[in-house]
Amino acid sequence: MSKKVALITGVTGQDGAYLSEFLIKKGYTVHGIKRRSSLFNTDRIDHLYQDPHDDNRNMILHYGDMTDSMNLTRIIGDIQPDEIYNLAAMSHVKVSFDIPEYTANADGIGTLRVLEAVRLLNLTDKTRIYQASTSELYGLVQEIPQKETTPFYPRSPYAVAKLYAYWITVNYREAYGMHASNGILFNHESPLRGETFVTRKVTRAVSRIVLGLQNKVFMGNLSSKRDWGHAKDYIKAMYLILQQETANDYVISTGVTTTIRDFIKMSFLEVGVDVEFRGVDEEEKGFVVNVNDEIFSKVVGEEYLAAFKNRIGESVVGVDPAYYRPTEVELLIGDNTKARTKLGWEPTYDLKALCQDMMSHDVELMKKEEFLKNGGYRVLNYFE
Ligand code: NAP
Ligand code: F7E
Repeated sequence: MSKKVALITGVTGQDGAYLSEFLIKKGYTVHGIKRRSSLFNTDRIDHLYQDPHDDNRNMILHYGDMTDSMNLTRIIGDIQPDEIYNLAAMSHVKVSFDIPEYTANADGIGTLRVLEAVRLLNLTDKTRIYQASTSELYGLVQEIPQKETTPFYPRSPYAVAKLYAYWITVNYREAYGMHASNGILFNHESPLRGETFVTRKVTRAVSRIVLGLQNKVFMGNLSSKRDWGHAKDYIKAMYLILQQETANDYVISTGVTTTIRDFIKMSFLEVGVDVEFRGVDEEEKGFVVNVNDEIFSKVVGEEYLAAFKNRIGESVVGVDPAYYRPTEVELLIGDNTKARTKLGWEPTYDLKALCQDMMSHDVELMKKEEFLKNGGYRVLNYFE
C-alpha cells in the first residue's frame, strides 16, 4: 500500500510541529508549507527535517503563504494530498486588532484558497480537509458550556476572520460534497506554545523570576477564564476528525475553565512559591507569601533558594492595561460530548499536568547558560 500523503499549512507552528511528528509516526509522508523569513523559523520541526538529497523522505517543506492562491494551488496540485490540515493563521487575538485586514486575508480568505484549489484541481473526492476553527468563535458566549450548536458571537478581527473560514468550510462540504470538517478547538498549550500567548508568557516569566533573571511580570486581564488543554491531545483529535467516514464539526475541549490569575498561582506553586493576589483592576498585584524550601530546591535548585526567599512580601505580578483587548472574551468552557462519543477522543492531560510540563520545560530552558549569560530572551514589550 502506498503511504498516505498529508499537507500541513502552518507546519512551523505549535500544532503543526506536534501533528507532523504524529503523522510521520503513523507512516504518512508529510508535506508542510512554511513562510520565507529572514531568520530560520523551523525551530519546532528541526528534529524532523531531512536533507533534500535523502531518498524516501517523509517530511518535505515547501515555501508558501496563505495569501498566495497560485502558490497554494501549485503545491496542492503537485503533491495531490489525501489529507490537508489547514493550520496556518495569524493566530494572535490581540495582534489581530493591529493587523485586521491581513488577518482577514490569511485566516479567512486563505481557507477559501485551499478549498477552491482542491475543487479546481478535481481533488474533491480524494482530499479530506481539516479546518482549524476556534473557541474564539463563541466570543461573547451565548450558552455555557459551549457546544457545536451554540451560536457564534466573535469578538475580534481574528475571530471574525475565523468565522468566515468556518462557514466557507461548511459551505464547500454542502455545495460540493467535500470531506471538509471544522475542529472547534479550545485553547491548547504546551512547551512549544508561542511566547506571547498567556500560558507560555506566564511559565517563562515565572521561571525567570525564581531564577533571579527578571523582577516581575506585567499582565492584562487576570479574570478572564479559559478551557486549556494540551496540544499533544488536541492534534490527535484533528487526525481522528479526518478518519471519519463523513465530514462533520466537533468541539475539542477539556470541560474545565480557570482564570488567568489561578493559572499564574498554579505556575508559581509548581516551583514551591505561594503567590497571593491583592488589589483590584490595574492596582491588582501578586505577592510572594511563602516558599516551600523542599519543592523549590528540587525543581529550581537549592543554589537559588536563599536569594528568592528575600523576596517574600514583594510583588512579582502587576497589571498593565496595555495588554487589555478592545473587546474581551471573558469566559470559555467547552462541552466535548460529541468528540467523546463519535470520535472516541478524550484529553489525557489535566491543567495541572499541562502546567507541570510547561514549567519543567521553561525552568530548564531559562537555566541554560546562554540565557543566564546573555539575558538571551526577547523582552515582551510589544503589548501583545
Ligand atoms: P501558531 O503556533 O501561531 O502557528 C501558526 C502557523 O501559521 C505558523 O506556522 C505560522 O508561520 C503560520 N502562518 C501564519 N501566517 C501565515 C501565512 N500568511 N501563510 C502561511 N503560513 C502562515 O498557531 P497554533 O497554536 O499552532 O494554532 C494552529 C491553528 O489553530 C491556527 O490556525 C490557530 O488560529 C488555530 N487555533 C489555535 C488554538 C490554540 O489554542 N493554539 C485554538 C483554536 C484554533 P510562522 O511560523 O512563519 O509564523
Ligand atoms: O489569551 C488574557 C487575554 O492570548 C488568553 C489563540 O491560540 O486561543 C488563543 O487565543 C486570555 C485572554 O489566548 C495577558 O486577555 C491576560 O483573555 O493566551 P491568549 P486567546 O486570546 O484565548 C484561541 C482558542 C485561538 O484560537 C487563538 O489562536 O488571557 N491575558 N494577560 C493575556 N493574554 C496575553 N496574550 N498576554 C497577557 O499578558
